[in-house]
Amino acid sequence: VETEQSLRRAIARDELRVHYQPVYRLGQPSPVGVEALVRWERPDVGMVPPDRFIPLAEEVGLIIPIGLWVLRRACRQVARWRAEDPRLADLRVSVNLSARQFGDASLVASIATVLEASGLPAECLGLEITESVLLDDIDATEATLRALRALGVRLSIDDFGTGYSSLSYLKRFPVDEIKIDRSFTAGLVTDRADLAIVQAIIGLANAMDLEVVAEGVETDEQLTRLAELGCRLAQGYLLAHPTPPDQVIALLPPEG
Ligand code: G
Ligand code: G
Ligand code: MN
Ligand code: NA
Repeated sequence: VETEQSLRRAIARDELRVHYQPVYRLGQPSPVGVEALVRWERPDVGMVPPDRFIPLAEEVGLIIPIGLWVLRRACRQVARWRAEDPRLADLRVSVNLSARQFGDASLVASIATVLEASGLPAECLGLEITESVLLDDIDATEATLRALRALGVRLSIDDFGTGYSSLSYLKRFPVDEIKIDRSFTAGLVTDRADLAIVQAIIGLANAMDLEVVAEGVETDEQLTRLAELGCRLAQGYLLAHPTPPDQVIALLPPEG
């Protein structure tokens, strides 16, 4: 089982990995972005998914060093892809932030340092936060979001619609993007309620000039429906799985 001790050892032994799931603009063959997703490669056990250790890391505070490591890794990797492959010249990266990271007083300074060290332009980094993080302490949240925005990074609301959604924070907070939770995408073609929710989120995002990404796209029917509804960005197993960095180039269309 995963314990604080085993997680500390994993960090010391360099067993964490970052995989990248491409995000596509519908109709374009090369991804416009990638989402960084941490994994733990345990010897003898194999890949441990983040659900099995991120909550523990949050609880014991290890999410701060782990999150910083993921951020540094991801920025460095994406800066390299942008420089080395013409198909990825405009690539962006999104990194997930948990509540504890978001509340960390050194977050903004750390991100500024990582951006500078990696050479990645700030507008190419997106931070994904969930709705529950936003509701924690509204004034502190707003101050942090504005400081991050001042750096030039992009802000996304992840798993939109599944938390304690309050539409008022779309108005109050400087958000750039909404990610439609994959549970809604899953029912898009078969469930009238899911269709209505997805339609409403896309309509809201487009009317407010926010970008909107559909997550968890697994079928052609879902993708077609999303395009008809005016969604322009998508990620999911239909398009590409989370992928180790050395296999990302193989997902791209032929060069030229
Ligand atoms: O990668 P997977 O597909 O299994 O992700 C499961 C959950 O773990 C998702 O909610 C995702 O946001 C979260 N997660 C993945 N990578 C990171 C990370 O680097 N930091 C944080 N805080 N959460 C992550
Ligand atoms: O909470 P967050 O959106 O960050 O979670 C991303 C998670 O979703 C990762 O665990 C990733 O592996 C998973 N994921 C990505 N695409 C799909 C998909 O098409 N179907 C399913 N079921 N999960 C997906
Ligand atoms: Mn995410
Ligand atoms: Na999500």
